[in-house]
Amino acid sequence: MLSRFLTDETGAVTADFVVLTAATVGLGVATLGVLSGGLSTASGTVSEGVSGTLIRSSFLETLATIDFTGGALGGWTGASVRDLGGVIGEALYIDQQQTGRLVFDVPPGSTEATMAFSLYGGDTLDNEDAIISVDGVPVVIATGYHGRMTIEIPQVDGTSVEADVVVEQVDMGSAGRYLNRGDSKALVSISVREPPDSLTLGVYSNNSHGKNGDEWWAVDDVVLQAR
Ligand SMILES: [Ca+2]
Ligand SMILES: [Ca+2]
Ligand SMILES: [Ca+2]
Repeated sequence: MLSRFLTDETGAVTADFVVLTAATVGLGVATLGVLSGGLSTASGTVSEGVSGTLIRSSFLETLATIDFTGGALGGWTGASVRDLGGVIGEALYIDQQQTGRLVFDVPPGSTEATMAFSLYGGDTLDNEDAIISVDGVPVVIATGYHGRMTIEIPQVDGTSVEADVVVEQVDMGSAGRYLNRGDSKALVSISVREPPDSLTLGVYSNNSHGKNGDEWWAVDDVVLQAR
């Protein structure tokens, strides 16, 4: 019984991810797979929750889309919009030791909130991370290394996370000192079950050569949804 619920949950999340990313231009080969987070809710609650979710499974409501066009931050603080050139264009540029943050309201009664976005690692990052958190808890750790990206997903109860690296070692943006070095891109989707009324998405960069240096992290094409 429990395993069937787990399967159902996983299937629903995967389907959501496909929908979220279907509109994204296919740029390359997925090289890193999928993990889903723990489900710690008491079994009685899970049963009720799953029933409700299945009935309403097609109705993820889009709360906001943010693509930073025209320099608009879309509510983000702690980082700045920058035109990164190439195919990336305007995106949220997170300089060294900065944390970009987005606080958003979740409609009352929602059973799930989803945050999806593109994460770019630029130029010659050398084993430095972008740490993505929800309400201060790290849920994705991306590590860049000279145009490649690897993803670690800490297992956090009540969350499901998918992160696929779709492009590596392609020059997608010309920010930084080395204009033609390889960049990498990952599609990240984070779901939170039984979310609170407000969530904070954070992206921290610990790269060591910011301010027009030779490495950078950026976020673009943010989609917030709930049901
Ligand atoms: Ca953009
Ligand atoms: Ca580049
Ligand atoms: Ca560095």
